[in-house]
Amino acid sequence: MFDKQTYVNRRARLRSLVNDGIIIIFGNNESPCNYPSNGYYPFRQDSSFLYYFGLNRDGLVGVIDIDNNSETVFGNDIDIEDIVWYGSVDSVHDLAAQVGVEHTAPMRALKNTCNEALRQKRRIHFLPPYRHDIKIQIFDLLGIHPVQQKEAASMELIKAVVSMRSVKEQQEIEELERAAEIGYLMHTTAMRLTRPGVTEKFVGGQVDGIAHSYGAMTSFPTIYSQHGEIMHGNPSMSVLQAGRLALCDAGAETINNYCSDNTRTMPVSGTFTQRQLEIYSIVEACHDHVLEVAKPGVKYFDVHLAVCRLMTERLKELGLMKGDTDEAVAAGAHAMFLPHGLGHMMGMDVHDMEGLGQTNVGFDEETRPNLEQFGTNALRMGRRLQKGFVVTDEPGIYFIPALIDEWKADGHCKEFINFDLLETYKDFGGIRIEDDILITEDGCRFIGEKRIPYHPKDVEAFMQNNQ
Ligand SMILES: [Mn+2]
Repeated sequence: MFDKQTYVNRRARLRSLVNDGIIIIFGNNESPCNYPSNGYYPFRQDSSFLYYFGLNRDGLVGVIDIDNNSETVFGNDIDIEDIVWYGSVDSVHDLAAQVGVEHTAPMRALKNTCNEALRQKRRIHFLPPYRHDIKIQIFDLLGIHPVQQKEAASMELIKAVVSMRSVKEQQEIEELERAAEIGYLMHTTAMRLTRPGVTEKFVGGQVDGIAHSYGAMTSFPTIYSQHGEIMHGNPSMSVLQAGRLALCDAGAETINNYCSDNTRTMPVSGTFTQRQLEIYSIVEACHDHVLEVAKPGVKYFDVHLAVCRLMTERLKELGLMKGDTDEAVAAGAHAMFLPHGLGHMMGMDVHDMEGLGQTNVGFDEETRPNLEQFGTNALRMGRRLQKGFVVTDEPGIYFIPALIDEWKADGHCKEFINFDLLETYKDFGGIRIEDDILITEDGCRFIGEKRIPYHPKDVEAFMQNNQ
């Protein structure tokens, strides 16, 4: 948690950005895994609740009454039974005081507050809910059916929250640097353990353990797979084979729930083959190109397209693509190799604020998403960069057998893709390199003091010296 004044200031700013009415920010509840009292662990608070109310306890709701300039934390104090099982904790009143909130009330009183606001026809602002228990709570409090709640969520509140959470404060950047340190340990652990004969699951589990040992948890389910071409390939029981590549996409959350998100791709044998190096060097060049062009005022959509063009140029040199580069990118031909976007916002959520609607976070009136074209429709962040934004830089090249077969059968983009040569890459897998960048005054920089090795020579040297 940051100091009290941080939360006082953030709520004051939020009040100034939303015209009138009351704002309800729902905290999360414990979530059952396989029976009611066996929850997913550790408890994860809602990030917007954390941002404005800072309290990492389940069962709390924060209410900001804009018209009457008052703030209340609703929640139930624990009883002696809870103390027996979980130990003593602060009262809701003491918790609220820690973040500068004067009023508290038991959860049942929230119904009266809502009834009163509804009776007076005041505006009630809430964010789109994503957990089912919160949807039921909103149904109970406001009478809005769960299927209508996304629509009923306050666009004014969403825009205010996005505008604030997008620009990271200095203390948030320091937290992200801490997350990057844990991320470094996770990825170098994966590099140390990657070798023929061990299972993906073993490496993945060790990587997760690092996140849990030094922070709160992983920032998303770890991807570690010899099948890098499967975007969300979670570790399986398959045994690592010499000659293949292992792709590791993993990140940590600090104790204060700030994230890291990096990807490295390494040769299981410790040495890249010539064919792997050819593809790897393209991804590396694309990754590094972002560092040169990302800066305040530039649209991330344009950075994405610049990377797609560079990738197409280089794939043409290898003979995998052909034709005019601009036409190929306009047609979306590059998506055969890069079917996802260049990156996303990152902060307390690894896909920061994604629950508020990707279009609301990554796009604006000026920059609209392209929802039609395969590949381009997966870009999560397109709008102009500002100082203080944190985004990921994660180009990749993948050889997806089913996608190759489908495009080939349809003749899709056949003027830009050499399907005969592509056929010989079906056993390749995929390569992604990902780092997190902070937009600075006049450019950008990596987050994290130590670079996880990514130049091929550095990856090989690290693996040879640390196994
Ligand atoms: Mn990412």
